[in-house]
Amino acid sequence: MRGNDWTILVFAGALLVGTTISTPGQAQSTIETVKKRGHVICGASQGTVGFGAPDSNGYWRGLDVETCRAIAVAIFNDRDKIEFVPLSGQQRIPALQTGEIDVLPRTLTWTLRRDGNGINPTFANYYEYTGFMMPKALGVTKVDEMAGASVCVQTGSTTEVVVNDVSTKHNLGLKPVIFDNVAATRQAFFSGRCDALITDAAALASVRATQAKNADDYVIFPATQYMDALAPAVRHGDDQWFDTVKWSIQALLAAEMYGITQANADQMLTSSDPRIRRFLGVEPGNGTALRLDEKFAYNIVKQLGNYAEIFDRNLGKGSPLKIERGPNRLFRDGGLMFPLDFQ
Ligand SMILES: N[C@@H](CCC(=O)N[C@@H](CS)C(=O)NCC(=O)O)C(=O)O
Repeated sequence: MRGNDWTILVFAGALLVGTTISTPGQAQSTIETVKKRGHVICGASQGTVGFGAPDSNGYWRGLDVETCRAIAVAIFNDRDKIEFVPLSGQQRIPALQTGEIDVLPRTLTWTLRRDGNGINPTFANYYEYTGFMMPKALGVTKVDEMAGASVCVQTGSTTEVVVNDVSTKHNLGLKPVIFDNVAATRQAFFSGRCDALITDAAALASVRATQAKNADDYVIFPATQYMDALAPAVRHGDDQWFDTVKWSIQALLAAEMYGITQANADQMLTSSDPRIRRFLGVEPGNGTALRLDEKFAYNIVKQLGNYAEIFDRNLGKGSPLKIERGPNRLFRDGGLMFPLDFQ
């Protein structure tokens, strides 16, 4: 059998398994399961500071982590009614489909095949290019100088596809060296097993800042000109849960647009702006529509702040990473983040 035939068989098998095992989870709605259990189970990274990693006290922090905490707040009004399950690139989607986790916010690129094969991406909580990181000593600063380079890559990620695409497009003969977990991938790169490491550029910036002996020894450059939408996902077949996750993410963006912060949320309750009053649940209706507390959006901002505050403390100017907002600014400010109407 040729390699391609095996690939088709494995894909077909995965599809079958995906269909069979996701069915029992639909007997009870996810929100009922979550309420009965008393906490949300969130698929997490295996450790990328800024997106998802436990701090020195074991408390989970990061943009993806706080996105998930927003869902816990929407349901329980408690950002800590949550459990984080670290997952490798390959484990994460099956974990969602089998019901091991309720939601997957883990630097997950929204692609057609993932979407079609059993997950529902909600809204992007981060836009980013895939990038390469290389030691400066190799003197390479752009893709078309990478001919023959070996690239450490984690399986189960879109980056596996990107390495091959880039290699084909620029005729580079790149040599992927594949690992099944993030620690092994990074360790291999830093020990010189590969010339380059590939993943989302912001994750590379995080790895360089937190794991390189000397960050200045490494250069990061885009692998493609195509931007990815990284979107927390839920499994197919549960619209109420899909809506809960979507509007929890939207609450962070809309709060930023309305100028509502963790510090001023209480003061904003007296705003005369009907939009702000609906958002905060002063005027009822939104909570009823989603079968959540009328104050769910207020609670999210009160416990976590808005998207700008979360971005700044995890990735931006209030963090060691100092990543620019760039495409992750609100649409109003020239970015791609588009808050929807809370009515
Ligand atoms: N956005 C890409 C890549 C995201 C990703 O999972 N990256 C791998 C490394 S290539 C990873 O493990 N990231 C971080 C982590 O587990 O902490 C995707 O959805 O496939």
